[in-house]
Amino acid sequence: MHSLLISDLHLCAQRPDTTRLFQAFIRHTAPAAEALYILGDLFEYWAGDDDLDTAFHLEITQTLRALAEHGTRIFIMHGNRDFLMRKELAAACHAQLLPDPVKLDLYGTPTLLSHGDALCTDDTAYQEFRRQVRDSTWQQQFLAIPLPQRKAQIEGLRAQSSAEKQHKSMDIMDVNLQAVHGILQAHAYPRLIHGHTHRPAHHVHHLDGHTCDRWVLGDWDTHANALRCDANSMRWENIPGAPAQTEPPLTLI
Ligand code: LP5
Ligand code: MN
Repeated sequence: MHSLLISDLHLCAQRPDTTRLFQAFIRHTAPAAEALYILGDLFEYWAGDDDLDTAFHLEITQTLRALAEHGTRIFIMHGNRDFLMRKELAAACHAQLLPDPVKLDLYGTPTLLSHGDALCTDDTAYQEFRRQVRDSTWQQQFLAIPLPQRKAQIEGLRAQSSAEKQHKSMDIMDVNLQAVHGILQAHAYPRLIHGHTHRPAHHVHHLDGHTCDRWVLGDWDTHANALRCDANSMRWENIPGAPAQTEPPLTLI
């Protein structure tokens, strides 16, 4: 019995190599797992559930649905790029949407799952933007705009985001240690698994007399990456067609 965790696939029709890796992973690796947790940014961006019927989106949802029908439960969390995913998308994948963060018992270990962007508190420009777009009134108004116009606005935002990222330091775009410690304290010192920063790693935090593991998932733009978790171990899962996973750096904090 084991579960798999992935994040930051950034799937889009323009990146067929990543889509192929995803298909291979879902067809050959994921069926052995009892659950698959997708911790945000499954898609490069998600403009709304009324965009479900493109050939590319149908290919992805059908792939996930086949996995669910085979018997692997699928859980999807919102990322900063696909927080507009709603119940129609979840239904099409036979998946369940998860809140961020969510705490669960993973084979006897209390485990907190999160996308990770909310922990990047030094990135004040992003956090201000995040507050605006996570507001439910803003989302209702945005989703009321015709789909092509929404996509055009998102393209503008993507250009602005990548221009701004050129001038942000790597430190600013990483999680803030106080924010990590805060969330660990607020949830009674669980294990934490998140993505977003694209810096796969295993950190061990010593905090208030507790020891908390923090696993960071990588993105699929460069190296496809998945964590395998069972009652006894946590390790990187090899993905067919992708370079073998090397052990991530272990950092004691
Ligand atoms: O994802 P990544 O790593 O490239 O960058 C993120 C942050 N950028 C984003 C933007 C997304 O990548 C773009 C796609 C999102 C689609 C969402 C759909 C619905 C919203 C549509 C709104 C028009 O999340 C980046 C972080 C980086 O992670 C590291 O943490 O730095 O943040 C930015 O670059 C954001 C800028 O700093 C601030 C941008 C302000 C733009 C304001 C435009 C107005 C939008 C309307 C809001 C009310
Ligand atoms: Mn992200």
